[in-house]
Amino acid sequence: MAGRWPVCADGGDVNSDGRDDLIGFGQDGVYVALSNGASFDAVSRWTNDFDLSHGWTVSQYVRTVGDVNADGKADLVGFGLDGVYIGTAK
Ligand SMILES: [Ca+2]
Ligand SMILES: [Ca+2]
Repeated sequence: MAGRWPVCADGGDVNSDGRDDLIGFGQDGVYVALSNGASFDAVSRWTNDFDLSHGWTVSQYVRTVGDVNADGKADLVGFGLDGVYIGTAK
């Protein structure tokens, strides 16, 4: 993996296949490892939002995962200084 290892991680089903995937909030983006039922596929970076370059530091801002639009796919939720930011899974 080219980027630094995620600094906090969460679980959620980002592709609505019924299996929880691993989501890591790294210093340079959000990384996802899809579950295939037996193990996890290779980690890939899904977005560079919610990273350090956008001001998201672990010590100050909580980032988590939840399905905010009820489409069955886990979305990214970040609690920023001026509001709550959402990144919906495609
Ligand atoms: Ca999944
Ligand atoms: Ca969703």
